[in-house]
Amino acid sequence: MTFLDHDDAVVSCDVTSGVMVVVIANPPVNALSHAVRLELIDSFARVQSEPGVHAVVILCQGRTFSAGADIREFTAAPKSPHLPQVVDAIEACAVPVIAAIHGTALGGGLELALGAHYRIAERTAKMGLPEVNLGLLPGAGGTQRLPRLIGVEAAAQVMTGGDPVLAKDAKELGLIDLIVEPGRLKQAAISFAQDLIVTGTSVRPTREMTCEVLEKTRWEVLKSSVATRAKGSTAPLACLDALDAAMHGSFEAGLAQERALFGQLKSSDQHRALRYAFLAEREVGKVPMITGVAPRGLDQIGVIGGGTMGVGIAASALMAGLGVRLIEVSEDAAHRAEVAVARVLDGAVKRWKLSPQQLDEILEHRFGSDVEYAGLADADLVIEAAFESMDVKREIFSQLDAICKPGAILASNTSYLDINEIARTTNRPSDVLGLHFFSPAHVMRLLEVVVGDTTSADAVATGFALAKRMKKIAVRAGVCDGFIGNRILSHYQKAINGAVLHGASPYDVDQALKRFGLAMGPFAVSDLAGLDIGWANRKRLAPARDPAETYAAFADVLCEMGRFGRKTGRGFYIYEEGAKSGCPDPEVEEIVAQERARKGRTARDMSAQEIVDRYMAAMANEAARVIEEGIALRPLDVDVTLLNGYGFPRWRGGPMHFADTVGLSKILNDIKRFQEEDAHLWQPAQLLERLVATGEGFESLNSI
Ligand code: T1G
Repeated sequence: MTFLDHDDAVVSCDVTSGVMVVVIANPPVNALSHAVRLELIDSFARVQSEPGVHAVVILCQGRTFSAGADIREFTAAPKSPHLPQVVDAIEACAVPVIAAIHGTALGGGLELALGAHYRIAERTAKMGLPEVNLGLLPGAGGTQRLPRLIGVEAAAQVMTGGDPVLAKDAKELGLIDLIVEPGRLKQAAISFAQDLIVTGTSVRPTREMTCEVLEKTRWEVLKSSVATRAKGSTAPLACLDALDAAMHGSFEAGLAQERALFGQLKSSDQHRALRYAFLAEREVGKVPMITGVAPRGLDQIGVIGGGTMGVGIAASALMAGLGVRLIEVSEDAAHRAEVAVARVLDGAVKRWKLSPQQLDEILEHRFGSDVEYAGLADADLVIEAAFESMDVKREIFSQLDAICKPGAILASNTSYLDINEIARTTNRPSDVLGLHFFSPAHVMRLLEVVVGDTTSADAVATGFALAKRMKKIAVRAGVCDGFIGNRILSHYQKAINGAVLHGASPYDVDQALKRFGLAMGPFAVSDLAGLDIGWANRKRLAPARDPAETYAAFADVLCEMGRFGRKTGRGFYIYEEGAKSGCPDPEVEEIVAQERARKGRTARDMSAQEIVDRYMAAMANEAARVIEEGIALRPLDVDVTLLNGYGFPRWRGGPMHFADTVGLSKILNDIKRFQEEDAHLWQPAQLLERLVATGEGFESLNSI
């Protein structure tokens, strides 16, 4: 018997041999929309009235159990029935309810399962409460039910870390009762239900379980570790407040505390920023040029160059299931690259991202290195990751053009060189594009897909398809020096160098920006990357430098002294043997003072706020130029780039979202304030002036 089967039903119910099977069908991820919540309440109301129903199974259709509340509903006023009511109705059911999990049960999806009395999952399933990634905390009873099932410390880890738990770990924690092989979930759930009926096993409401009270010292240790990891985001700390209520009060009081905390977070800037970032990362792949365009086949790829980038790219492609042939200049170099790739893959095995069997399969059948290009004749796509020199790239691309099959895509991993010039060295300019990975390429999610004047739509679509295979986020970029991210970086670096010339030390700048939310200050990042890289770039650009530019040369002075950063033990900071971070160096302060004197500058105190204002104004201003020139399609493309490639604090949403939050008129006023001391550096972008004049924000440009 099936009911609720009206045309656009998102929940169906079937009763067979005493078990009602409730199936949620709301593609693509069974989000718990208003319609789903309504029909779930109806289904469970029916259980009470339907004779012969002695147990209930909840399943989801499609690729995954519910991924939680419908994020797209968050901007509208919440509509009853609210998710906590649905979960309570499930838990209050008079007969046992079994949640049958496959794919990823996340957020409200897992909370729905926590309302059930029993939970079973496929071996490959994952489950978690990632609400902190949206600046929220679980708001449908998860903060009260989870610790009752798995203990406070484990619950804190799940809630504040935001990472999903594998089914085998969930079983060990007591979060689920049974693991089944993929493909047998529905049958297993029904027989689990029938066993409960036969054995007369009754309901098991989680709310009736007791929550442990953590010993004070362990609670303090837990709180300080969460606060350290939170780095300025508020939701993880709110999770602890809810857990505190779970330990020291009734279930109902705990629910009330959870609801209060959820309401506070839901109206916070951090939630707005994190929700925006989540949706922007899914919108960024919607590029008009490739809408409806089929990507070319991708099975075998070539990588030219076995340096850090080439190794990371090769490892990432291998983990994505592709075949890889890596080309180096000598047998020795090829062997070293093979060893390096194997080491990266070993790390993936240690982190459970790859099984030992998969590693063996890769090394035996899908990966090889060579010194001859001939082995690339059948490659579908080749990524050049060689030395950043146009002469070297021209030579490589003309060889690839001669060797690779028609239709093979030839990509460069260059960070800033002209893709159009590289394309012109081949007879297949429409097959040439940039695929700019970020180091380490097997870790960083960002991939700038750089589209040349002659790049074909299906070549671009293939670049996006490669990113998806590699679980990366592709952003379409136009051709200019530095594309999106590095172009904006080089501009804000000038702004903070200017701050140093005016009196801030490099250490003041790093400290102020770390407090703003960056994981590392820009001068520490330069030391990590190697000061010689920026130095080479500045020398490359020197001939074209505008004489009106106030050029801060203190980084060049350090390079001339051989101080290239961590790799030489000294850069802006001094790095003692084995030290995790560097120490400020009075000698650097002296070098900066000499540079100020050469530029006729008198140092003045500069507040942390002014440092942040300069950093953000420069970033927003150059980003506005990048958008008006079409290098980035939308402001959200800039935000996704800076969030996923440059460590911009995610809970601020990205520079464009942040600029909208503080107001573009503030940004423009700051630029005009700084213009008085350096008119060349601080010239307002026309787009910024136009938006301020019309009272609009960058957000107004995000729909294309
Ligand atoms: N609501 C609405 N749409 C969602 C969604 C959600 N929760 N999750 C994904 N989508 C859309 C997404 O926008 C995209 O749409 C499509 O599904 C495929 O997503 C009360 C308040 C599940 C691991 O944080 O982590 O519950 O672009 O490209 O890579 O306590 O989506 O195709 O139009 O990411 O296979 C908590 C968020 C919500 C989970 C699948 N839940 N989602 O990854 O596909 S808050 C989450 C994900 C909550 C309660 C609280 C991933 C995924 P489009 P995708 P994927």
